[in-house]
Amino acid sequence: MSTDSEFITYRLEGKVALLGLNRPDKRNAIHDPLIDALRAAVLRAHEEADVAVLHGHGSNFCAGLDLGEALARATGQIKPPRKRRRHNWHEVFDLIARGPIPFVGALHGAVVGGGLELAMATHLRVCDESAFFGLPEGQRGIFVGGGGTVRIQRVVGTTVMTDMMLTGRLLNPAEALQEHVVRYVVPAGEALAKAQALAERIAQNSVETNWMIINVLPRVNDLSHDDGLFMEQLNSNRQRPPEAEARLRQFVEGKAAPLKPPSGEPPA
Ligand code: 1HE
Repeated sequence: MSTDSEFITYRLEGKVALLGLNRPDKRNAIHDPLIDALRAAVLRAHEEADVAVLHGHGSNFCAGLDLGEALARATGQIKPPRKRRRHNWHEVFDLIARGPIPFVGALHGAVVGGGLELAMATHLRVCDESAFFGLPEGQRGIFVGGGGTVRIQRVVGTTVMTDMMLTGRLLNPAEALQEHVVRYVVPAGEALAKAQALAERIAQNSVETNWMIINVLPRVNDLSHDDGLFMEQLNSNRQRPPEAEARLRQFVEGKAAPLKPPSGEPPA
């Protein structure tokens, strides 16, 4: 099933929802209407899908903040809201990062500024050979505002993020792999297909375990050693869902697919 809004395409293929940033003439730069459309698509995927893929239409994943809109805001042409509410980007990116289903990011071309912050809200990232990653906020006179200080810094570390921000250094796919920005690099044009294949694989897990992976791990990562072990214990003592029993029985009765040692090729 496929339904598109003006700035986001949405397609449901079996258990996998495909969400596409669709403002290619502006390199998928994020303005308010795009973020609103993204929020709606993410909430829809939460309801309908077990896994989602986030990708970009056109030659780039995302050029970050819409700098034209930012200028209009800075010059007062766009008035700030009368009431303060939670920062829109934080809210929507957190819906992705801490929602009920895993998101796989399919990245190509520019993945910069807020585009990198958005990509880092997904749980698993694939890029193709055309991708480059950067934080050019220093060159634009602004600062990260889409959760990057938390999410990017925790993945790449303070040293790498500081370098990217101070010097404007762009990472190529090999460097992005080294810094854990992505886990898979594929030839140009193949990121979406690879992300879809990974999403199909993830959709074979139990929904409950996927939820625990994406919700427990980042929270434990924020805790002390003791508190982390305590949370893990609380979680493993929860009553197991019926699907766990079925899957455990499958293994015990010799009906589960065996784990194969890695062939040297990345999976999926
Ligand atoms: C844009 C934007 C944008 C392109 N806001 N309009 N982000 C940046 O600093 C990145 C700015 N963009 C670029 O460096 C380049 O556009 C790209 C490397 C991404 C792509 O280059 P290219 O040659 O394919 O495209 P282009 O010719 O530069 O741009 C095509 C059009 O997209 C052009 O508009 P047009 O009307 O003249 O055709 C560009 O103006 C437009 N465009 N990027 C608005 N970002 C919450 S804090 C987050 C802070 C940040 O994200 S800072 C990083 C901002």
